[in-house]
Amino acid sequence: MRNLNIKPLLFALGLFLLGACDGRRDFPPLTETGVTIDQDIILLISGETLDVTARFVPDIFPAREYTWEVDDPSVADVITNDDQSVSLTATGSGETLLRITSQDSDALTASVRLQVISSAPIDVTNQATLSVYRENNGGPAAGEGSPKLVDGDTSTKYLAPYLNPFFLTLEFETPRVINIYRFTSANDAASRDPRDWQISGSNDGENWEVLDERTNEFFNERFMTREFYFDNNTAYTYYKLDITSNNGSSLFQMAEWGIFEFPED
Ligand SMILES: [Ca+2]
Repeated sequence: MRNLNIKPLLFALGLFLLGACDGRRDFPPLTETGVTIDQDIILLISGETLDVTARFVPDIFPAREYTWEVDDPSVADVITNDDQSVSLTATGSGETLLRITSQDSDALTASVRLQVISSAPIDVTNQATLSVYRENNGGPAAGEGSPKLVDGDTSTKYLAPYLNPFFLTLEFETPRVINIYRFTSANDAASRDPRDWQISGSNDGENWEVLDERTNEFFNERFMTREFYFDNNTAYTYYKLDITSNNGSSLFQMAEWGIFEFPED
């Protein structure tokens, strides 16, 4: 090996690279062949604004021009931006579709449901009674007992041993149509946060309809409130939260769980 003459090898490599350069072609400019919107439903309160960005396939800065529109123009104003995103301003109330379409190909289109409500959602948490499958080891009256989950104070928390199944239920005296819930992470130990969960509704406490399902959700800060909107037109007496996975701890904790109705239009 010590006497190996590498000069012929280098010469051959040089010839190969020259050949590769000769074979270079100029590719036509890349244009999108697909467009998607990575959201199921957008919720806005009348008067709010939001920028929505589509995702293009391949994932490039869009070469085509696009038009954004809403089916019901009384619900929101749309302005298409130079980068082909859209600036939405919610004006009325109701549900419609927001759509993006390429100006040179109707086949390149995507849409998302847009719900606009006339004013802020109404917190009805304190009209319901909470029950939990796993109580704090010190009982409900303990410093971190379950009532702390719905006391309206983000500085207090419910803490309990975590193992499956793990669920909590809010029961109303009369059925309510719930569309929004909020979770607030507690003061420490992100490993105790909820990560995967389901929200279900029932009118007899036995037969449940799954209304919303989330996986791999994270709370990046302590005392962080996150809001989740789900599609529901049915009034239920019971709303159940199943924590199907927490963030790895043998304990579960959360500072607040709030549930909300849409305002009457
Ligand atoms: Ca609390």
